[in-house]
Amino acid sequence: MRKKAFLLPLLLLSLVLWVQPTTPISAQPVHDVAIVEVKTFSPAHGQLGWAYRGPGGGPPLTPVTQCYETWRVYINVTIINEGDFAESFNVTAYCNETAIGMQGVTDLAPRANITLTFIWNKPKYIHVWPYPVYYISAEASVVEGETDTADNSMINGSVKIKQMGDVNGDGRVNIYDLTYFALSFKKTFPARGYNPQCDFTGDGAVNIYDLTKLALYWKKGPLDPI
Ligand SMILES: [Ca+2]
Ligand SMILES: [Ca+2]
Repeated sequence: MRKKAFLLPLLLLSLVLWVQPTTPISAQPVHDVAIVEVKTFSPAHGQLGWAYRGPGGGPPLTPVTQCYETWRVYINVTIINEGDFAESFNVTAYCNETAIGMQGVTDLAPRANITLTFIWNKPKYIHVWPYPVYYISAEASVVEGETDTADNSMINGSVKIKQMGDVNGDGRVNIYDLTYFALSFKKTFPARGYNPQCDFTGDGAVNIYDLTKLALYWKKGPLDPI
C-alpha cells in the first residue's frame, strides 16, 4: 500500500517532465539600429518650451507642417539600438534629396535610444502656387552585420513654406486671414489664443511687426508682385 502511494506522484512527475517544452534555441545576437521618429518643430514660437516643461507639463512638441521663411525650424531624429551590441553610426537628415546635416553617434548601448537635433536652413520662400512642399527624412548608416536595414530611414511628412500673411494657406491674404489675426493680436506664447500661424516674424508674439507683414501682402497671392 505504501509502495503504491509513492508510485502515483512519481508517475505525475514523469508526465510533467515529458510535456515540458524543449528549450528553444536562443536567438542569434544581431546588429540593428532603427530610426523611430523624425519630427519638425519650431522653437521660435515656443514649442521647444512646451517640450521642456517636463512630463505632463504641457502639450507635446507640435510638429511643424507649415511655416513662413522667417521661422527657425528644427528636426529631431530619434534612433534606437534594437540589436545586442553597442553601435556607432552616422545619422543624416534630408530635405527632399538634399542633406541638411550629418551627426555621429558613438557606442549607443543595446536597447538605448538617442535624439539628435538638426537645424534646417530652409530654402528661401519661392513665389509659386501651390506653395512649395518639402519632405523631411532621416537615415542612419547601416552598421556592420546589420540585415534589417528597412528601418534605417524614415520620412517625417512634409512642410509647406507659405507667403507671410496667409494664415489659412489658401493662397490669398484677405479678410479670412485678418479675422484669425485679430483673434491672436497682442497674444504672446504661451497665452491662450496665441496662434503661431499669425506670427509671421516667428518671434513668439503676434504684434505690430506681424501686422506690418499682413499689410504688405494684403490682397496678394504668391504670384502677385509685391
Ligand atoms: Ca488666406
Ligand atoms: Ca511676431
